[in-house]
Amino acid sequence: MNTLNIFLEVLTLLALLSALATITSTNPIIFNSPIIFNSPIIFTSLLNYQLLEFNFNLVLVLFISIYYFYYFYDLAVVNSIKINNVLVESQIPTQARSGVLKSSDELPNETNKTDINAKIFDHLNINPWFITGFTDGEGCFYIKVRPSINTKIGWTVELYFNLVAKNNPVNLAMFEEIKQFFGVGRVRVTALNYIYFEVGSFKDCLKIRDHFLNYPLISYKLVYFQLWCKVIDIMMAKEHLTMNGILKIVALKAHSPKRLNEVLLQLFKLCTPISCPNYQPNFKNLNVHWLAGFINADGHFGLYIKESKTNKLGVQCMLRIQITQQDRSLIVLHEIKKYLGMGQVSANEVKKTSDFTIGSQKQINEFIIIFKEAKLLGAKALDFADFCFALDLMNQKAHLTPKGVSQIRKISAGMNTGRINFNRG
Ligand SMILES: [Ca+2]
Repeated sequence: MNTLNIFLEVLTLLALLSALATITSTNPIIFNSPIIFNSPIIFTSLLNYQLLEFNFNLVLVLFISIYYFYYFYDLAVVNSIKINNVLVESQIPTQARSGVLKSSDELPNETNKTDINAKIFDHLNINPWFITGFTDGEGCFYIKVRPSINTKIGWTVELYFNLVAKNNPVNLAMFEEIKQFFGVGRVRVTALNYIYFEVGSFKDCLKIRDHFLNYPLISYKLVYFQLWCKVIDIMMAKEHLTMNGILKIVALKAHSPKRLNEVLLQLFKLCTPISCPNYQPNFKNLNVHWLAGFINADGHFGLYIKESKTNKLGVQCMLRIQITQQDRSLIVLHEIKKYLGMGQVSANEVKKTSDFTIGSQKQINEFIIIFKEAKLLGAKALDFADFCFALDLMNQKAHLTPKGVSQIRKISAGMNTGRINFNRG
């Protein structure tokens, strides 16, 4: 609510109060005497009096009261419907939904059944492995060490966990759902048009740790999680209240992706280095729900129309599923290839990244069958639905006709970065 709104609200409230005061002073009987409610005669005469005299103040009070009733009623309704409106399931075209996007049978660890919001999200049944897969792609375990005047030793330690996504209504709904899943944290929109799901309090971070102990990470993020857990242990033992503990934490933080800033680098000179945990993922944990989360974060469903001299129409439609990783998680891409029994892993020398790609229509069809138990969320689910719709057209050879090509062109333009429609039903 902006300043102008607040100003108008206060003004309206003042008008309501002054009108009320005027009525009570001119017609004290209405408000003071309980008799009127028991006496039909007086009540009727009062009504006549009001009708004849046309008490302006009474009308004003009624009007403002109705306004306020609707204002608060509206707020309550909008809040619940808003979440409902952006439920991903309801937005996926039925054609793509059938057989492709089924919700999983597994229930999340815990949901607060008494919570109204939980009821809204109940049927979505987010899979715990999805959360781990998403975190492997776009999660962050952050260790913050900063100078503080509030502690005896002059330093304070904070732990954070966050997930990031582009800001749009469906991704917002996805993060609200993840928030429900954990039962902690908050969803925040940044000025740069990203949204964060973030957990900051120490107590809540313990809940996050529990999840990732039960459903372990697979990418190199596992190492950052282990460093983060070591800091949790230090804090549990209250060692972070001593300088020795702070130095240990700084030595651990030195291995994190953001490493140390100038201030901490000075402090780090006093540290005894601690070796980084070895990256030892258990690839047996790789499953379709994890893959869905991972693709949701770092995957891409591409639909391209390229000029082609060999094709009669002069254009060729192509589909591609792609997952991009930094080189330290390259092994994960090879494991995904092994798990799916298809695809290619290739290096992007310029970006220092690697890609896992499935490019053949036949293999994409096979992928869809393997993937049918999994469920995507947010904007990625809409992109996947479009992707499946185009695949369906191509399976029916529609892309060999001008009408089909223009249909596919339209789908392609409206997905991924070109997406402006988040509300299809
Ligand atoms: Ca990533």
